[in-house]
Amino acid sequence: MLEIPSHLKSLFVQFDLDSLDGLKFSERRLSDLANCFADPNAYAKAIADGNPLLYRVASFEPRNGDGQLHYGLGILEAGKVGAEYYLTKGHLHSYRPAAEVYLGLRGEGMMLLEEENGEAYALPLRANSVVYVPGHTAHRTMNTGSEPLVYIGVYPSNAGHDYGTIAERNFQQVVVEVNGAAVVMKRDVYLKSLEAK
Ligand code: S6P
Ligand code: ZN
Repeated sequence: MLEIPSHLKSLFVQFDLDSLDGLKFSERRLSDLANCFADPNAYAKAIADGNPLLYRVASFEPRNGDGQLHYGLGILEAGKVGAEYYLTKGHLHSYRPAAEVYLGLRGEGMMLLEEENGEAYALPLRANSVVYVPGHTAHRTMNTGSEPLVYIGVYPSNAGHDYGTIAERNFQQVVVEVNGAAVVMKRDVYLKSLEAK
């Protein structure tokens, strides 16, 4: 096998998706996502039941500066809070024009995208699929399957993460299980359906 010189080691990464123990992950548990899920009662119960790990991200920053790229390997566990599938916090990039490419490696999920002009839409993210997140667009990932959703996100090195702006208003849509299927609906419609219960 080709030996990689030590000064080039950051330019090549070999993943073994069945054994990721060597990677340095930052972890997000349910308590790190206060106010992200729509159903407050289901959220409180899931916290009381053990505050599960929702996802882990290993970030790779081989070079910094104009034109350079960073990327992250994300692993989002399968599960739900109430009817709502496990999700990532979601963010805009601090440098708003920065776009991002998501490459699905394993599992079955969706992405919610929300442009600054308010346009909101959902796209599937699964193995062998690519989602392009335009600049100026908030993005959140959901796992709608029964196995971990594994993906890589590639973004400009100067993108930065702005969690606060979208946290203030949350995403307009939710992805919930209805009769065994993943359904995208408006957050207020889902909240009304909870009140009716
Ligand atoms: C970074 C990229 C991903 C997310 C990851 C976790 O720009 O979009 O690597 O960081 O999906 O999501 P979040 O919203 O907690 O950063
Ligand atoms: Zn991003």
